[in-house]
Amino acid sequence: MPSVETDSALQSRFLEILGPIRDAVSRFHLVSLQRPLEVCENLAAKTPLIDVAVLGQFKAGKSSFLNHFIGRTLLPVGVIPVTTVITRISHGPGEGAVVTHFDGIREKISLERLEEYTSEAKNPNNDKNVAVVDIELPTLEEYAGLRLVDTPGLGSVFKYHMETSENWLPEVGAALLAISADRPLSEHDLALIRELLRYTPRIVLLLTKADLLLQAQQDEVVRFFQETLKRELNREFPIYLFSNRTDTELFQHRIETEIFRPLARNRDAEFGRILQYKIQSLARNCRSYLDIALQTSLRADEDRQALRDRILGEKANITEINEELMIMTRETCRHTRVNIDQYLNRFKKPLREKLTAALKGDMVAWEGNLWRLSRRFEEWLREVLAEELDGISQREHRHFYGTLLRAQSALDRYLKSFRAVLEGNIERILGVRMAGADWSVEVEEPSRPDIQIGQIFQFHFDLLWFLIPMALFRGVFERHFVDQIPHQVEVNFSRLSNSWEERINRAIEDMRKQASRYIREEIDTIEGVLSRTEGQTKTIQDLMDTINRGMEAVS
Ligand SMILES: Nc1nc2c(ncn2[C@@H]2O[C@H](COP(=O)(O)OP(=O)(O)O)[C@@H](O)[C@H]2O)c(=O)[nH]1
Ligand SMILES: [Mg+2]
Repeated sequence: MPSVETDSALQSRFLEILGPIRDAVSRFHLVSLQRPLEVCENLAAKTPLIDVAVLGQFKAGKSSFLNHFIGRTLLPVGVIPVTTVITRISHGPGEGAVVTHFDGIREKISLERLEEYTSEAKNPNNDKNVAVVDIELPTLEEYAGLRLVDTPGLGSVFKYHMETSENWLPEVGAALLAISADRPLSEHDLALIRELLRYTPRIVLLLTKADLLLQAQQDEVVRFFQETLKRELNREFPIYLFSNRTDTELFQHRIETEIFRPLARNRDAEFGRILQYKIQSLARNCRSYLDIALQTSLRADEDRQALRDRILGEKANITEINEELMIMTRETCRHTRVNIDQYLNRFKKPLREKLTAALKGDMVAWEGNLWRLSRRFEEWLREVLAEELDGISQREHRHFYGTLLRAQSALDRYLKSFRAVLEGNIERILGVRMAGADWSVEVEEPSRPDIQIGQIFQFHFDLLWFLIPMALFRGVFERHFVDQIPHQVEVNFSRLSNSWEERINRAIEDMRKQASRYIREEIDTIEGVLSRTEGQTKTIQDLMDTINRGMEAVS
């Protein structure tokens, strides 16, 4: 049992080191450290719950895993990306949930209403502006002190409403990175692990959907993951298998006894360890900026503007950078529609034929006058078309992502080269190596559009239905209905590509803003360091000394 005294002694040492870091961040305007600093300060001031976050790509099985873990289906699961908001689950006396909106307004709701806020179907594009949903369950007593966090797709965690909550990732306590066992480890999983390593020592890989592999394959995949991680990151991570289809209890038992229970039982010590890790990582980053500050301060006689230009280069004009990014993405966006249309073309003829055959079969049974017949036809077409197009959308949407992926890799390359130039210059001119931040642009998978079938009959001949002898004309109208099909198929395919185009281009736009923000923050940080250093050698040295002493005290 850690005594209260040791806890508070540790806490005061944490606060002690955060003081000079706060000082450095505001004095030298270290924008990129602001958010991590804020998180550390919050965590050091009180000891809230340990956030155990389940992260990973869309459809990796994160929500399914958590549902199983809590023994209830509270989180939305689906073949399309469904979780749009961060949902946190913890132990509490009463069953219920609190929805926090971006404007700070909080709303208590019953668990039955959860879906209205957390599912993409009922809260598309997070139109309800939900920042976070907190669920309280009396059944989680064993894990009191932990808070399970279900996150939207990987991308959304990074860019998750940047404007408001900036970046949620620094808050991670322990991380379970879910990766579908039937997929190889992706560049983005690696990027996420690198990013996570800035904030927590507690990272576990969760290989989900183990049922998709045979026993022998499972072992092989685990070995492959271990080797890749060792090679790429020079570290080892615990790896656990999971499936909600086969051997679920077995998998779950291991995860519970080896991860969750030890975490919950040693909560206080774990909390301290995680916070210490966060603070050390923050301090290291802060020191490397102070290093730059010190070097520039020592060159007080050199013209600062010239130094700035040499380090940031002409690349550092944020207006120009934004223009470049804009041109890059605008070009890509223009091709989105063409791509989708081209791909969808192949489905049109088979669909026309299928609908025509189906209509001829179904129509025979329809009865009534022309008015009823027309309504019946509209209903039929709406239903059948919606189902067919929805199916195509669901099965094929990945093929629409060409431009999305192209934009992502272009922005990624742009960021990396910007960063490389900057780091190279700093090392060459000041002889300082920067603690590398790992930048990468994350793509948020667009949600699937709803299929809506517009007005089918645009003419008014059916108004005279009571004058038309059906026995005579039924054949004419049936032919007329059949003739509608090609046009309706055309119009609705076009509508479908249109809504996918909109979504994909919006996602590209989001990525562009993300890239722009990374660069702007870094330029601001470096500029802050460069412009505020004159005659500050003593102050900087003192700050570095204090931070160094603080780091020793908390290690
Ligand atoms: N075969 C298999 N499919 C799974 C498993 N877990 C989840 N899925 C499916 O994977 C899809 C995505 O699951 P979901 O939990 O929503 O993933 P999330 O986006 O990471 O939260 C759904 O269609 C699930 O039915 C599993 O253990 N085995
Ligand atoms: Mg989910």
